[in-house]
Amino acid sequence: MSSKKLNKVAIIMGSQSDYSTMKYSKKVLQSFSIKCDVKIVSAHRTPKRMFEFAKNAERNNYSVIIAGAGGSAHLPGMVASLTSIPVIGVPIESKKLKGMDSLLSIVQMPKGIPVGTVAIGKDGAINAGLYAASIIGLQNKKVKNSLLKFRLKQSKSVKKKPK
Ligand code: RP5
Repeated sequence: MSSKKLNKVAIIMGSQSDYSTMKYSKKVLQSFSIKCDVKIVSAHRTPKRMFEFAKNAERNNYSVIIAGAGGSAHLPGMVASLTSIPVIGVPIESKKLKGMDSLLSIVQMPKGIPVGTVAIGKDGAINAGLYAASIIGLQNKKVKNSLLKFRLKQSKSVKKKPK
């Protein structure tokens, strides 16, 4: 695949209810002018859709997949098993176990199929966007520079003394 094409991210999630968290990944990517497609793909409710998505991910020029899931969160691992594109898993904060179930399901992948796992909820979704940007930044100077600018601004915003 040519490096020019390696600029698109897929954001997938198990349910509409995940979007209130996953929209933050989209916001971050948009702030870096990175193209993304957002889809609902459930490992257990729409397994055929999941299979088709993952098998066609490379053909569709995705360079990173961000997958948000809650509860017994098998979506990121299942997708990672079907493609060699890097998968970042976002544990959604579930009602009953506050996302601990999601976190442990996503982070505890047995050896052989990795899923890069971020924090539970909004912070994780934001970091997933930033992580995807840094992967894309390896091939794309504009994105890399924007990321460096973002970090510089962030550092400058931290006051030396508390009020
Ligand atoms: C998972 O089940 C989804 O990722 C979601 O976090 C969770 C609950 O889904 P809904 O019952 O809200 O559709 O598949």
